[in-house]
Formats: sequence, structure tokens, C-alpha cells
Amino acid sequence: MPLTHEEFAGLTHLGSGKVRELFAVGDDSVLLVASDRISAFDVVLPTDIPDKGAVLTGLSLWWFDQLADIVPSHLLSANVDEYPDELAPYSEQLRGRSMLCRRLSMVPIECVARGYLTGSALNDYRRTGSVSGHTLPTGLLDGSRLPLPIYTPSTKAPVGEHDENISRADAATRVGTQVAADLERLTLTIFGRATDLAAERGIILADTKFEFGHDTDGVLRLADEILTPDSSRFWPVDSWQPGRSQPSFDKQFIRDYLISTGWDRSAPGPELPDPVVEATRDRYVEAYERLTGMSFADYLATA
Ligand code: Q0N
Repeated sequence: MPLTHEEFAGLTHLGSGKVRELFAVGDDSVLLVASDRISAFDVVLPTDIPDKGAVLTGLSLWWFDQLADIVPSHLLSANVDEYPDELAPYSEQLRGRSMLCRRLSMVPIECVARGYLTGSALNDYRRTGSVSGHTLPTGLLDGSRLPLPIYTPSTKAPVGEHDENISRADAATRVGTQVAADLERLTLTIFGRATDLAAERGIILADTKFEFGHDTDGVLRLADEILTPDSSRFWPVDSWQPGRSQPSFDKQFIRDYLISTGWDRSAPGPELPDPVVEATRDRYVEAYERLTGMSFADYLATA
């Protein structure tokens, strides 16, 4: 049985992503829960990947710590033993894969930074030669490194729809000139730090998406989960080769398996065989350990 919010029947459900849930905790906090669900080709699959939610939570916590001198985050605690009493019935389901966070007033755009050209930015580039108002050099290929990282804000689409890249001028209209400038500066500064840390570990951070919100003092804080394989594209530097779609660090076994089945990409998708589940779990754990330089078993044991 996959995690759905039914598992937390006593909590006030605020929203769902494809594989995450958000609950209200009192008036001033929220609980972000990462499930073990996985999506591929835009469909949530019927088979869970054990510990995926804990890996993504552990990675986010590590990144918040690495970035704390640049931007404050929404994190209050990831220690379930410190959570408010109303969460006590769920402690064991939440351990390792949840974050108690300040409830923010969310900024209504996605803040995307890209160091490499792929995905929706590649589509925009092929159609128009530019992405979010950045005119790019001619001759770039799928996976090409960009001359400089770019900020490509996008709309927040409802689940099932795709975010749409918008111009920086459009972003400024939606959030105001000052906030738009702060988001761009913070996004590119964080992306630069994360790119350098990942590169030290042999990993290319191709692109990533951040969400921000304002706290009750009006301070802009980094929200959501950050710099995980679900919100970012990580590519092993050894196999990077522009001119083709890059193998996904985390999901390539699943994509290859799904293609081999002839699946037509309609929901719910096929169950995954155990060897594919195990190889994928190993890739998530490897991403955690390569990026952080720490043991995932230690993370789980102390969570
Ligand atoms: C919030 N989202 C989008 C989980 C992921 N700290 C916060 N305060 C208020 N609202 C939010 C946060 C955060 N983070 C974030 N929506 C609301 C991502 N969600 C979608 C639902 O599932």
C-alpha cells in the first residue's frame, strides 16, 4: 500500500505533489512528508522504492545546512521526537522522511536555475533560440553546458500539468520587481554553491527548481525539498556527453525497464520487478552518499 494522506487521517491535509504530502500543524507550521513513491514518464508507479522518501529528506536537510549562510530555510525540525504532541501518533511513519517547517506565504512562481540545456529549456531554445528571455548561442545540443548558469522562472502548474517557463519580466509582474530580483539573485547564488559542491563529488547539477516563501517578519526563506533527484537533474560527470539525452542518475533502470515492457505510458503503469527496485534504491542511496560524503545507514539509524 503506497503512502497516501489516508495514512495520516487525523491531520489537516493542505496539498499533494505527485510523491509528497503537506499537512497543517497548528497555525504556524506545516509538515512536509516525502513518500517512497516514484514517478516515471509523468506517471506515479504502483511499486514503492524503499527509503526513497528518507533519502530525499536527508539530502534536503544536508543542503539546507550547506546553504544556511546564503539563505534561511523554512525548516524547524526533522527530529520526530521534537515534533508537537499532535504528531506523536505518527512518529514512526514520519521518522527520517518528514520535516516540520514554518508555514510561509508562498511565492507563486517556481525558481529554476540551469547550468546545462535540456528538458523544457531545450524545447524553448529549439523553437525560439531563447529561454525565459535569455538569448542563447546557436548550435547548442541536448545536454550542452551553458556559457553561464541562467535563471528561468516558471509558473506553478497544478499536478498533472507542466510548469511553463516565463520571462523575467513576467515574473516581476507576478511577484513585484523587488521580490523578483531577490529570487533571481538567491536562486543563482544557491545554484552556484550547489554546483561547486556536486562537482567536487563528480556529479553535474544540470538544473534545479526552488520554491520560496515569506515568513511572518517578511523574510524570504527557501522552502520545500531542495536539490534532490526529484527537483533536480544530476548527471555523473564521467558519462556526460552532449548531443543525446543524458542517462538519469536515479531513474535510468526504471526507464529502461518500462521501455522494455512496451508500456503505453498510461496510468497506473507496470509493477517493477525486485531487481529494478533494488538497483533504483541503490542509486538513491549512492546519490545521498556521494553528495554528502556521509553514510545513509547512519542517517537512518540516527533519524
Ligand atoms: C507549500 N507547496 C508546494 C508537498 C509539496 N513552508 C510552507 N508553508 C506553506 N506552504 C508551503 C510550504 C512549503 N514547503 C509548498 N505548497 C505549499 C510543494 N508541495 C505541494 C504539496 O505536497
